[in-house]
Amino acid sequence: MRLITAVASIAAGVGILSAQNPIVQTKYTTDPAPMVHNDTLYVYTGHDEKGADFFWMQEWRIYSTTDMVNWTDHGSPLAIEDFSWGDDRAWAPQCIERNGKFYFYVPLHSKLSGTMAIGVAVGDSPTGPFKDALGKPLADGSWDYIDPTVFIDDDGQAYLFWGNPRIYYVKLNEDMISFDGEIKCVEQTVEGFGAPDMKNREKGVKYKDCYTEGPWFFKRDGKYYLMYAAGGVPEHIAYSMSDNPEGPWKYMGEIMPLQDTGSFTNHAGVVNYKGNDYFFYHTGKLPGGGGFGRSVAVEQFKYNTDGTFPIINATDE
Ligand code: FUB
Repeated sequence: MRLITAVASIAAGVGILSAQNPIVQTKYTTDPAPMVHNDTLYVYTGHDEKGADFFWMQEWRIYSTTDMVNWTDHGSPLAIEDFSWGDDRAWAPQCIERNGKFYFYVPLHSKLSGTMAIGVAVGDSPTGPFKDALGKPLADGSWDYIDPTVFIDDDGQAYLFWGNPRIYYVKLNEDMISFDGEIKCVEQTVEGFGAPDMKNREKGVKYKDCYTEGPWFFKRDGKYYLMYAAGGVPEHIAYSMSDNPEGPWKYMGEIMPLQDTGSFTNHAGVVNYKGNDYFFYHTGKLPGGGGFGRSVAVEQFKYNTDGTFPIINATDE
């Protein structure tokens, strides 16, 4: 992957960037969620503020590319103030298209519950403008409610997964903004996730892995994948697979092992674009960055022939 150097030109508020890891070198970006639409690859991100001492994040941002080298900065078409019921922590987003509308799922702090909540905004284009679709949270009332990941199965059934340190999921109706049934909790077992749910672990028993946060749910060649940040603090990326969207899951091991990237969190998303597979994640490698000043990076990779992931290491290329 070649990379970015600087802003080459700015037009109508849209910066054309060319880059290397980190892919955006003009801002701290986090929690990448790639989405392909009409031959363009979009990446939805969070935004760490310079000098922050926690994840006090205020807006989401969008970048796009058609060649994996030059990136266009679409600015911030969605921010905390777009949700009347939210007041802070614009955390890990994901956007998906259905029937010509774009649904932008986000976690944020809710004024209503005083905890984290999941919101959904809707727009007519991948870069917005976006508007709070409900005027209220889609799911509210738990510190566990962060990091939504959304997927539409071949039969049209949409699923939303989220959670830290529990994994919740719910079927979405075709409108993408209401639930088809109750919210369920995935049972975390050693077989399924490498360790039991953090809140249900026997004291003193050590596990190498455990689900922590940042799920990314998708399907490939008829198999379902749940990729996630694991291991508590610091985080690495691991995954589980299943023949069924609702499990049971089988723990498959690490994808991106723990590395000294300057960030104690990691958060990944994968996408196939123009015939190649890409793994997006974040590090703390941009100058002045760190655990609260993160930067989105990408690695091209190939699945193993049995559909499992290879080990993917962070690079600066
Ligand atoms: O960016 C804020 C939080 O840090 C995300 O919600 C987590 O996945 C972790 O990356």
